[in-house]
Amino acid sequence: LVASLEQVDESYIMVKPDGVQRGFVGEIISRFERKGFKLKGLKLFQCSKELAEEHYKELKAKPFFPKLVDYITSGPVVCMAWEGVGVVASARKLIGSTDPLQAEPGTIRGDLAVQTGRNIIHGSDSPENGKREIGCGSTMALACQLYVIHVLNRD
Ligand code: RTP
Ligand code: MG
Repeated sequence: LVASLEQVDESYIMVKPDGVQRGFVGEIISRFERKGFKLKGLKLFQCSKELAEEHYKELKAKPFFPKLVDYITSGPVVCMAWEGVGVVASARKLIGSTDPLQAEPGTIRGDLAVQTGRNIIHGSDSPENGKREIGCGSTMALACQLYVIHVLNRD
């Protein structure tokens, strides 16, 4: 009964350009696989300015927004759809705090980064945003065909 009440979530995980450039794609995938989550879609992708602005539109008013868009478009990103019970909240724990210097050792940002503006990885911040970022409403997921791959991988 408890198991049937458990919600299977989806998280949009994106290795940012510094994570790709520094060679952490395999390490990041391994951490999610070892935890026990299921990879449903994956694509190496050059994100356009327009898509980066759309993806982070909730942060449009922040002073760091132009820098953030430059950062995300500075090289290819690896877009992924991960599925599992509690994957959104768990992924945020695996990733660690936004500021890598505040992130606990053992987390991805805590182990591998030092700057907020170069923090290696994105993870959806709620199950609703996970669905929004991976689903057919997501321009990013459509543009990089992650949505198609994700849906084809449904079992
Ligand atoms: P993300 O969305 O990328 O997973 O990161 P997050 O939830 O931990 O943090 P969020 O507040 O959503 O911010 C998105 C990204 O913007 C950059 N940022 N720079 N003060 C700053 O310079 C600053 N604050 C945020 C980071 O790359 C952050 O991950
Ligand atoms: Mg965020």
